[in-house]
Amino acid sequence: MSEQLTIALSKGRILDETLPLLAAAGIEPVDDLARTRKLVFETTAANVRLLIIRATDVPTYVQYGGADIGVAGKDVLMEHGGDGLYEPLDLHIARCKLMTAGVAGKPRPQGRVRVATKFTQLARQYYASEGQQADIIKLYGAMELAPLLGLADEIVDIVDTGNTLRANGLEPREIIAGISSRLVVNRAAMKMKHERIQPLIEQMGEAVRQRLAEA
Ligand code: PRT
Ligand code: MG
Repeated sequence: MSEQLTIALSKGRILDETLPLLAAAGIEPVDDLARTRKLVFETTAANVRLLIIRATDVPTYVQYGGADIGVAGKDVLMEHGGDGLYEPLDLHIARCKLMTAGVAGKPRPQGRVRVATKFTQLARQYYASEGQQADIIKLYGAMELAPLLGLADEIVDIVDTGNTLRANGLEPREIIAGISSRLVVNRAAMKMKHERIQPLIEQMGEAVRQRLAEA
């Protein structure tokens, strides 16, 4: 059983919070990830390597088999659509909420609402489900600026503490979805590499349960 297993992660909170769960499954990076510019890392487990890529690229890599397994936020997975992916495990890490927000004290307009977001699919679905006409404007970052500069009436963005919203004169409004990061597996790999992947899911699942029990 020596086929290569490739796991896609993104830098930052997902990497930081996933490494202990992988370690519980016997997988640890050989290099110090903070001190290299490499994007592919060998691990202490035979034939298991880690890829470090953009968070929004993780579902795409796993969907097309560039990676067998990945960890991505439910926000990113919902926006991607989930084609070609199994989602066997909620890791309960990087928790946050997908929310609407707008300028504090300035209610949403009655008619069409302009919405700036990087989650264009999710925003479209949400306002449609509310029966609210919406023009969606795609941004790639600093969504909080859009309402202040008159680009949009509302934004759809990730909120954790709400500090970023408040620091920019915005107020959180509706919760669209509660978010945590999920383990995703390529559908073909789940069948072809089942004997390697199934124990990994079980060991990581056990580490998640332990972590929740201690919290
Ligand atoms: O940063 P980059 O553009 O490369 O990609 P990314 O922002 O998608 O990646 P990253 O690592 O920032 O987030 C990865 C995943 O972590 C997201 O897809 C979410 O599922 C999850 N997550 C959890 C968060 C947050 N918490 C979070 N707070 N993602 C982003 N944020 C942002 C939030 O948008 C806000 O601007 O952090 C800021 C601080 O939040 P407050 O409310 O605590 O102020
Ligand atoms: Mg970020």
